[in-house]
Amino acid sequence: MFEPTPGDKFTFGLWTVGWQARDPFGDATRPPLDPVESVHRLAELGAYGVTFHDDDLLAVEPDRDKAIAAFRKALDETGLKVPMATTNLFTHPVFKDGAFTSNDRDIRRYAIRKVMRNLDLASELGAETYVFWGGREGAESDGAKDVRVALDRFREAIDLLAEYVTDKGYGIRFALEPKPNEPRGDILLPTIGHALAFIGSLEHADMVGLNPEVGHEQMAGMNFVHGIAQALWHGKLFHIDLNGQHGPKYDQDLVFGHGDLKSAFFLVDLLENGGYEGPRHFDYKPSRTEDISGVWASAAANMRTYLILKERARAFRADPEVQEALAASRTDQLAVPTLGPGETYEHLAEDDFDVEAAGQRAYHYERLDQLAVEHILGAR
Ligand code: GLT
Ligand code: MN
Ligand code: MN
Repeated sequence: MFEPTPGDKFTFGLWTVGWQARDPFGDATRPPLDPVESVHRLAELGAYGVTFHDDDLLAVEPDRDKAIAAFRKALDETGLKVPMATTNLFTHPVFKDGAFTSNDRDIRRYAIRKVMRNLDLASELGAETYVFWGGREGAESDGAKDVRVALDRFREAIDLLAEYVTDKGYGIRFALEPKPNEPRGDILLPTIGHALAFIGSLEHADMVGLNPEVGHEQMAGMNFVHGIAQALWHGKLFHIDLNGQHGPKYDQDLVFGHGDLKSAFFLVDLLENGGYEGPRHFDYKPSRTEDISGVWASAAANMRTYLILKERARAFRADPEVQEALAASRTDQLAVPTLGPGETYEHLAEDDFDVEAAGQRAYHYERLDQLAVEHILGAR
């Protein structure tokens, strides 16, 4: 039980297990990890696929062609898939003021070229989703950029790249990843809501959706489960980054479930029952305290925790007492349209509604919440 298989569609970024644990105050605590080793180890652990930034492939082999050949060979040997890829537009000093929204036009042109080059590879490897995390698209000072103009440039880049993908016939969709801050003081498209509104302004809006990350929304004090529900409601949950976070502080990138566990439970419940069919992608950082054995233990922990929560969510939904509590909370009534068939707003005027009595009716959510906690704790 709780043994992951490729059918669970668990995927990992090469940059997650490969993170050398360099932070703003300290040097790397782990040596570089060969992507070939990551592919083999993740396959052994039961993962479905890996994802990568263009630069991740060069971790131990600086020759791009040789690095790609070795990566392909490992994929062939293990059967691991590459459902998503992305571009590193944040590490090199050239991107210190942004990539698509740098004030320097030559840098913006270079950034778009860098994406196009990796889109070619992503397509060859069979990727269906291409992620855009604009970590350097932002500012530390409100005088540094006219945000309206920066959004014009951001839109120009995404529109142009969508045209590139369409012209080339790549079956790839884009997924924007919001984050409120870090590394920039303030990042453009800081939350799911901002990004959804931006997508509505794009020329190829249909091929652009979201890749929300648990910790990024929680850094902004947002409810991730609500954000994912709204993304699903708009048909825009193209991909997801699962990890853990303890509220608004620096981006912790903890193992999935190792932050807000109750939120993780309701998230799994929503993903499993809400029609999301994409990969369950982990974007976490194995703690700086761990050696390589701890890296693989933490990778396995992400998948095991997801599967345990999936089982807990199933038990919660199947529990007759939970079903009774849901009914007592009148959750089913929300699905009934507010106007009946053939009614108009004029019918509302006729209602003889006892507002005082309705104000006294309770919803019994405390009981429901306790049942959820007991299921999470394995007490039911
Ligand atoms: C970086 C970031 C992540 C993004 C990755 C995709 S890179 O590690 O912290 O949240 O998903 O570019
Ligand atoms: Mn992420
Ligand atoms: Mn993060």
